[in-house]
Amino acid sequence: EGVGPQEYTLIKMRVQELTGKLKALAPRPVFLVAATLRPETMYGQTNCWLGPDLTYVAVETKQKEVVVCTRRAARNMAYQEMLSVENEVKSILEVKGKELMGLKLSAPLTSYGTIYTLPMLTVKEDKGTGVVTSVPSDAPDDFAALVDLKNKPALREKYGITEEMVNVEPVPIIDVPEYGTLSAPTICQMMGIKSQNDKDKLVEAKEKVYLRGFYEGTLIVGEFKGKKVQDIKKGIQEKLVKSKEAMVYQE
Ligand code: A2H
Repeated sequence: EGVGPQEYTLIKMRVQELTGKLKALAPRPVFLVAATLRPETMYGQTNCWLGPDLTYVAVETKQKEVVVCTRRAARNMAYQEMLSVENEVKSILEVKGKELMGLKLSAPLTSYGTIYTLPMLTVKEDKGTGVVTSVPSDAPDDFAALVDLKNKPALREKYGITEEMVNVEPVPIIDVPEYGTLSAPTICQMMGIKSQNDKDKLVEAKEKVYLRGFYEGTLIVGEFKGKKVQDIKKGIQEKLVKSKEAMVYQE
């Protein structure tokens, strides 16, 4: 990673129905916020990843909405003047990732009206918000973790995940030369990646499709259909920020 700050797009995913501990947050709108480097892939979101053993906090933004992320991310947001109280984290509640599994969310641009929060064991506490949006068509990590949940009933049961919640398929959204319109499933197949535990292979797969997707990928859906990814990435971020479906965040 570089020396300068990394800029992420925070995708706001609205919790459709407040359950469990989250009930205490009503009547304010509550969002999980996912940090991504690839806002142009939001057309292909199928679910949202949380680390089951990570701790998340709920904090209030300047717009009086509630966002859920790691305490570390909330602190960064406070310093970036995104929260209702400046330079300070006033957490409304604290909750473990495993207590937030199977939530129904509404997310921008995706063709799925509802996506679910699901467990991913490799979500890092010290990157982004600890909330990751899943785009299995274009991210090998996302594809491998989704395949695991589909193939392993015991893994689903451990976190209270039903078959219905994982009954989603990668959506073709970007055409990448050599890898086609489902670049992540294709490279995982080519490299024999079968699970999120194939860590070394996943690093290699990610590097390969990430570079080609960015420099040579073409959108095949949405209002920027036919345009090159590198030409419209910023435009999609700006559009999502303007419609209040995303925020810009640095760390
Ligand atoms: B990306 P970098 Cl389609 N733990 O978004 C693990 N992974 C995390 C994370 C965390 N705490 N926070 C963010 N990420 C993921 C989309 C995507 C991403 C696609 C393709 C590649 C890709 C959909 N998932 O990233 O280390 C998020 O996944 C490959 C680089 O800061 C975020 O963007 O470079 C990316 O890692 C940020 O990783």
